[in-house]
Amino acid sequence: MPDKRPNIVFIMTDDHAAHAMSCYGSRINQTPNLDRIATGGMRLCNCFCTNSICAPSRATILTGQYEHIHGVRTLGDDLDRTRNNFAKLLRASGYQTALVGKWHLGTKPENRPAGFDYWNVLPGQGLYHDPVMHEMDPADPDHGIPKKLKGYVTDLITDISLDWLRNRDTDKPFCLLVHHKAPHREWEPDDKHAHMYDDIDIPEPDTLYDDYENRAAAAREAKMRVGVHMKDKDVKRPIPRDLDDHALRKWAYQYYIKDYLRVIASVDDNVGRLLDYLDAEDLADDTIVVYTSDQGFFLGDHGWYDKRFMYEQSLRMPFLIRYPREIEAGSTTDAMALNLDFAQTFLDYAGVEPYPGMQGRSFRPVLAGHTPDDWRRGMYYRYWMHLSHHNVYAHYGIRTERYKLIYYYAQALGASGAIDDSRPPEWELFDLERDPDELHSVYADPAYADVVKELKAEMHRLQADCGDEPVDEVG
Ligand SMILES: [Ca+2]
Repeated sequence: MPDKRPNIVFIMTDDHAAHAMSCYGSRINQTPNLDRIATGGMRLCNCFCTNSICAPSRATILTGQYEHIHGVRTLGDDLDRTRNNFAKLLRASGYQTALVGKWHLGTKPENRPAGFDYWNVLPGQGLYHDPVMHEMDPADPDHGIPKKLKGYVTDLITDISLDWLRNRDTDKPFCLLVHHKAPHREWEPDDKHAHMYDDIDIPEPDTLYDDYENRAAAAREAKMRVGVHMKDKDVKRPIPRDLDDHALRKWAYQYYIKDYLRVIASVDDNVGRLLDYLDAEDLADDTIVVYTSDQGFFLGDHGWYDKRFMYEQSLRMPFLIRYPREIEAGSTTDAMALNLDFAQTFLDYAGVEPYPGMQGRSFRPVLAGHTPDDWRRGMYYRYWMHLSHHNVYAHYGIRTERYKLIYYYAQALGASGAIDDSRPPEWELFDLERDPDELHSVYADPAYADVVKELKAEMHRLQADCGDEPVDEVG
């Protein structure tokens, strides 16, 4: 008897913020094919990552564990391939599994993809044009054979994914992970979209000229300002360094955001190709299709590009899911889902028990329109890299439905433990109902004293629950 469990097509891009998708109300672009997933299924309004950078979020998605458990806290950590992950469990239960595209969890033999019948991945970040990809050696599935390909990376990843689908064993359900490099910096469009937006100005975000007042020093000290901290290749032309901060942000924003959106336009086309294939093969009803990104991104918000901060645009992940047999078309939910939950959700659909140590929770009931009464009301976040990339401070915090409390603990990971004297620890509290743009911390406002107390208690509970601990809290 053929195994009739649902197929899974998991499409994940790199740094695609929800506010650059028309189904999320984008003011700056249209994504008709991504919108097809949203109109055919559910759009999650509050999906968040536990650490807003590539490798840690990817490891969390695969393992269903927090960063301090799976060990990939920073960009310098690789994933131990002997660790369990949802692909291994699906495969062991009878699924055919494949991974195509960005891996970014290590290139050494002990960090290669594991849990896949087939894998074909970019080494490290990979290239947009004519990339090298490492294809699993059928004679030695733990080993990849480097091959130089001709073409544009988003097209190629889709081509390889479609080839794998065409050649699969139709008696078994499949789980295909399509991991695009796009739209990661430095945003190199293909020829087809190179001149999109040439004759128009893209609307600027409301906070492009943020002055970083009324917040912790971390915001002011971060080196991720559009134009100001960019390299020439980010805007594909020499940056006029004689312009002041304000003028430079204005000048660079248009070049930056247009390339970002051009790269996304190719993603959208290619997602359309995959959806067309599922339609043509009559697979759409039996296939769970997910579109997400490993975290969000600042699209000029707060004057920034990049991510890392626990602020909304970076914390939020787009998450669309279509599965006509269980999920109502055109639905949305405000329930809070995390990258930590993806693994258990897929296992739930496949009828496979999660392994002990997974820390998420299946949101399959939420997707079916029945959010459990005891569903989470807050989430714990931690960014571990103190003053490395973009000079961002390490921090942890809690986000609830209304509030966000952040602690910049001013200590480097693995350092002596001494507090960085030039940067004392600082707290921020945002009332997201009154200040959705997070421009004014009310941490020191006596009117919020009780809120602070409650949030700290809840944060410590979540922190202990997932096996992490506070760092010398003061203030
Ligand atoms: Ca990323």
